[in-house]
Amino acid sequence: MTYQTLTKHPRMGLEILQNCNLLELTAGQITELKTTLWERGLIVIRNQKLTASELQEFAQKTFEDPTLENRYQSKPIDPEIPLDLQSSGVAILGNVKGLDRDIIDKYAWQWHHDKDHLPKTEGLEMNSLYVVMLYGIEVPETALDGQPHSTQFIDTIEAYNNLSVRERQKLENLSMYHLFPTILAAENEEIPRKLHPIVSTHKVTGKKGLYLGSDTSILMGMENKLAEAKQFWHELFQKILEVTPVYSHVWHPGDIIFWDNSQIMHAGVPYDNTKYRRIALRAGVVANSIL
Ligand SMILES: O=C(O)CCC(=O)C(=O)O
Ligand SMILES: [Fe+2]
Repeated sequence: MTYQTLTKHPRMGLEILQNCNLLELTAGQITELKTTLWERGLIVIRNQKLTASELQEFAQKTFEDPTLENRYQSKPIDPEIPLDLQSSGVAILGNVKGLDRDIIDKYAWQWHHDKDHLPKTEGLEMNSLYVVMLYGIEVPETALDGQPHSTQFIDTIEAYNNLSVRERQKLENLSMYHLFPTILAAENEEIPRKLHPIVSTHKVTGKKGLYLGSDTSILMGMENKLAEAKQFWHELFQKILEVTPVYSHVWHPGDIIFWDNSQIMHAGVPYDNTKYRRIALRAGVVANSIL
């Protein structure tokens, strides 16, 4: 897929709360953080130093998600993984010794909205305010292509606005079934599907954007034609990439990025894991508290 990347984007990637300590924010600063996140889709706070349990507590307190802790099963403690990187509700991304992340990395390197296992959760729509906080602790020097190590993001509200009126009208009445990545499912596990309109309305700002899931999402009507459904998805996504610049977040140790999956899609970028070490912590929450 060819596309234009920007390291500065008019909407995503704004650095906020310079020189703050995330654990000592005032109520006003927390409101500023959330308001900016809903308006921009993706914000950055730099130079942080947190343990996994501090990140978990911050995420839970800020977004008031009581289910966070249950979302990941706590794994047996691996002696190779330092204790301060471990907490329930926080995943470790990267190539830390003792961690088997291969499958997840392969999924993460494709374009997607994160929802973890959300389609399983009753009452939650695909455009629920699912916020992911990704905290870079050790950052590889380069990606496989020699560029700086980054994660790529696309703004689906901008994408919707950049389509022609005719293209928007065509999408207006279409819906897709979403399922959590089959690659993450246990053998013989039944994967539930959740139907959601492609043109999706943001729960806070009311703006229209596109909700595409990932390339395993199935256009309604193509349930028995999965190859066609995949082709439909890729053609639509290619069109979006042609009209919408991608924001490339170049990582520095200490960066925490927050993105709102109801308006932003992303893709990780592979790096040489025999040459560089990557450690990032990740917490995903459904925001019950908007301000
Ligand atoms: O590896 C990355 O930079 C992106 C990971 C990802 O997709 C996620 O944390 O949800
Ligand atoms: Fe992801």
